[in-house]
Amino acid sequence: MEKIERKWWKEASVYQIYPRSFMDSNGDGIGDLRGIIDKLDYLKDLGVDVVWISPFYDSPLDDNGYDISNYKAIHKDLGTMEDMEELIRGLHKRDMKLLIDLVVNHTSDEHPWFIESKKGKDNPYSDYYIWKDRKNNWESVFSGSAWEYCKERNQYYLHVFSKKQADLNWENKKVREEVYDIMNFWIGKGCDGFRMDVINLISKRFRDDNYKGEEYFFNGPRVHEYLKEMHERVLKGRNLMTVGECPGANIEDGLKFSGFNEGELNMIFTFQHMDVDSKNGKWDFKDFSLVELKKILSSWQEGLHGKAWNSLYLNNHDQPRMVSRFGNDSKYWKESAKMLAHVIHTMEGTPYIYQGEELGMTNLKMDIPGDLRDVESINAYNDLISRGVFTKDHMDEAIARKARDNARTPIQWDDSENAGFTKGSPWMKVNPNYKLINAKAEKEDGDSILNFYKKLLKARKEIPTLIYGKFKEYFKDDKNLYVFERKLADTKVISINSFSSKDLGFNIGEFLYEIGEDTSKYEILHTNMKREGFKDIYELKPYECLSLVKLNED
Ligand code: TEU
Ligand code: CA
Repeated sequence: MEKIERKWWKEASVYQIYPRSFMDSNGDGIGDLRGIIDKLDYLKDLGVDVVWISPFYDSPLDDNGYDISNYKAIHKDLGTMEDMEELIRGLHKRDMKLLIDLVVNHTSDEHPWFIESKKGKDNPYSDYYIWKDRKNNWESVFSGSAWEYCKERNQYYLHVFSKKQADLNWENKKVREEVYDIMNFWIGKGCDGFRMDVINLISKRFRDDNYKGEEYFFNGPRVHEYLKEMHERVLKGRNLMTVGECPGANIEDGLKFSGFNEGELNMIFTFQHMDVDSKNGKWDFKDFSLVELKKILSSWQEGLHGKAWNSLYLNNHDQPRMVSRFGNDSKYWKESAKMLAHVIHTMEGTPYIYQGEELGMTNLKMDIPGDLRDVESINAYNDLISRGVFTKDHMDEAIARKARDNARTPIQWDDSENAGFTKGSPWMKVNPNYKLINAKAEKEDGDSILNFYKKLLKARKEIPTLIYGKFKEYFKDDKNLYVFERKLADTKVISINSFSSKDLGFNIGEFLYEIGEDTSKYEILHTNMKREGFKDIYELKPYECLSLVKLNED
């Protein structure tokens, strides 16, 4: 039997909070730390073990806080350091842990290091950033050149994201020491781990000549050396949790970053499955194919098993809402939201729930460009239309489908004004569907998406097969069905998921027989329909999901 190394972060479920949109406690229209404190019992009741909070630090908010001007201070909109300490105590008291966002590929251009660095070539901070005499044709993820001219130095600085997010120079040892110092500061405050923003971008492959290519930002030559050093200096022996955000990482990279014996990170976020509805870049959208999505998800399951650890997600603050994207947010809203959750929570890896996902929150029908708040969408909209890359009609649809703002609308707590998020006027539009989709209504409805998530999380606590079982897929080429099993010793879970809006012929008893299983040993674990037994199922309903479990006989 294969050896299993139990770890708390493998058995945990994570909930991501985007603080400005979570809960406003003081009526200024902006979510804050006291708002999170007020909802800790909600999170505990949901059954999550770890709370990851997106940046809450001091920031000019060019990228909603992913542009940090002081790593050791709380943004005044969100509260104070005392609030943060109370929040950490509140989590720990409830046996939950805190994951903080470590954004150290870049800082804000208003960070004191950058303000000093800008002044000239001979000051202690001059090499904290990436300065060049000539720019090349690298493009920013947020449109336009990745280089910005600075008159004082007569040089250009690199910014892979907005021009207010200057890339740090990790080749400078002093920069790395600063990062370790920030990490130690927060470990001292009681934080239990780090979600590391674009951590595979910290080492770049420079060239002076003109060439395009994100591959020169990603997975650079020294990235593993830096992460091993960070592990050695800060993480080792501390039993913290780490997850690295790694756009552009494939399975091979995943094994390097998160391999059990590599001494780098516990797990990474890959983006391969988030690209299934793009052609040439995010705004060049297409409909996704289930076969392609399955192929990516399954290959990560197979490729990492026993060697590294997966993170499991279909949503975060940068992605449109999964039910609108991969499910059906009208007629089969409830069924498809549950089915997508079921896919994720019956796989191997650590599941991440993004705030509001557990309610089945949907994309926002935006007035474009008026409702846009996000620097990425605003820049892309202006840039791509004015350069004639896409028509206005195309961009209207691209934004509606893909904009990050879709994920950032305030959480829908109840059916009162502004969905109970704020007593003031919300910083961002509330999705008008809050009268139907909200936490209060779902709490009271035993059949709600919220209550389904609770069951999914609870089962992961009770059935080790769901955590450690080996993944095996069936019907790989089926365009509508995603079927897989998880096997641990002689226990098994079989997960059956329909992505179709039509009835699908599927004889479950016969399927079990064909794969050599004794139907009498199985019972239903999860269902999003009203199923009493499974032996007489010959047809799956639209977006039906069902898992069957066989436990040890004794
Ligand atoms: O995201 C990095 C990243 O590459 C993407 O998720 C990106 O935002 C998206 O693909 C654009 O379409 C991280 C953060 O999660 C994001 O919110 C920040 O804007 C970005 O880094 C810069 O810090
Ligand atoms: Ca507030």
